[in-house]
Amino acid sequence: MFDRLSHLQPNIDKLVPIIHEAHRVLVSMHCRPDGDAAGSAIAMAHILRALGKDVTVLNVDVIPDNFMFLNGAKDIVHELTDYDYDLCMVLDCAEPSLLGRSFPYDKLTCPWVFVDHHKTPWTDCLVNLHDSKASAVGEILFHLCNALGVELTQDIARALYTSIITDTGSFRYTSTTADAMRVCACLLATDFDVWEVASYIYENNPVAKLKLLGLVLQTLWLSKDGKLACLHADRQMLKQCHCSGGMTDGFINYARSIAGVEVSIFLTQFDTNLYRLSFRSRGNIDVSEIASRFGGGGHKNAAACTLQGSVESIRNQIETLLTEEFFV
Ligand SMILES: [Mn+2]
Repeated sequence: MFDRLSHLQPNIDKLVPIIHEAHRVLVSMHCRPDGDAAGSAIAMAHILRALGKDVTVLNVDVIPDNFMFLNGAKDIVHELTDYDYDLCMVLDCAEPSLLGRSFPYDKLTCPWVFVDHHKTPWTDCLVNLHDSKASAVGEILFHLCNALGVELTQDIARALYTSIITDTGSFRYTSTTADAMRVCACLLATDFDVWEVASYIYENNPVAKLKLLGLVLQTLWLSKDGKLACLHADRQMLKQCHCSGGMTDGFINYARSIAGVEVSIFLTQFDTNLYRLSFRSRGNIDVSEIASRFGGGGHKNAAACTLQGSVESIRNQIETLLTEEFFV
């Protein structure tokens, strides 16, 4: 029934006994968590607790408000008080550094396993249950849940569904495979309210976010050929609207939505001349390749990195690179 299960099976077979043997499990996911990171970590915690494990979910950053409806979201901690774990499960994370600068790397001595769907699997760990063709880590965890013999509850299903709808752009991106749909069909069999989940995620914006969007849209810049669009949020705008940098999530899609645009970038300022740069593309341009030139990474159609300079200089740098190597 599932096309990708045979690819996952060898590593599922390795991971299942490792999980069964562990008592205290730490679950973590990439910093600045999105729906896949938050949803898959919460689902993993429910799965492990169903097996009687003592579970802590750690993220160094706050969980965005729109995922706080998930049962278990409030139990996520932002720092640890002890470091005595049998296993650390890292989800939706291409490499350990993405867990964030304040992650207690040096204090944890337990073995690590990864569950991931980014392009290249991290291999310096016990097992990496990895499938770059999976729509979301949530899709992979569905199979792990079955292999562990854990019954799919509404709590698990809502968290996995959150992970899959957010990472597929609500089933719009090419990552929306038949398998992703089949997994979602199984999740829906638990009879949770899909509209309730979608409303919490997408129609639950604070007024401040809309005010910030108003300011951000005024920064729209387009390259002469119309293929590159750029938006940015500086610290002044965030302050004026009482918003944190995380509130700009999703704004980049307005730039990509313009007819003719192939790549959109969004710059969020977090220090003088220091920006977090997000990329989105449509079609064949692999923005993870661009981001990796600057020490970042991600997926073919969504990636990020950090860059120094002014908005203008960063924009020019990206435009030059795109024109010379990618827009051909
Ligand atoms: Mn993901």
